[in-house]
Amino acid sequence: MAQELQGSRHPDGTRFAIVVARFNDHVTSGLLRGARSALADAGVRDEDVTIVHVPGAFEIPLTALRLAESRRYAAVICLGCLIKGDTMHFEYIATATSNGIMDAATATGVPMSFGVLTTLDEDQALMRAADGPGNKGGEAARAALEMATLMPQIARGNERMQK
Ligand code: DLZ
Repeated sequence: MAQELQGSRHPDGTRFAIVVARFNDHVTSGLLRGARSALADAGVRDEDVTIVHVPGAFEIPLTALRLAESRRYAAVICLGCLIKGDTMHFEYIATATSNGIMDAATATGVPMSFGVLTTLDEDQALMRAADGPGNKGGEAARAALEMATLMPQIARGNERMQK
């Protein structure tokens, strides 16, 4: 019989870190609210959440890497907002940020969720940061919860196979 694994979104006593970019704060503050609310809904205590503010999305990957290396957190939730402008800045920062977050997660084995909006205009961004079920910060937090509970299951499976 096949063995199926999936995360539960109901972690016990695990700590989470949120890295949130200050650039486009009127949007990222909504993402942060959504993420905190999703963690609270899952029973994560406020004192088990560390929120780190960084200048912009470009600063998220290094910060997330350092938090993961501390081994204090079951997952890192990354929040930011990139709005396309008239120059190539958007493309460079979006690529660096998404690759950097993925690299940090795979290098440390600590799950990181991608709550960085990459939108064509401000309206699209505001819509995705509004309170409610469509809030992308909440979505990123729920992904982090699921991965945080899935990783230990896989680790336990690996241990069993080695015995
Ligand atoms: C410079 C810049 C620009 C043009 N646009 C954004 C953006 O839309 N979203 C964002 O989070 N950050 C932006 N930044 C700032 C960079 O992420 C970074 O903070 C600076 O280049 C300093 O390293």
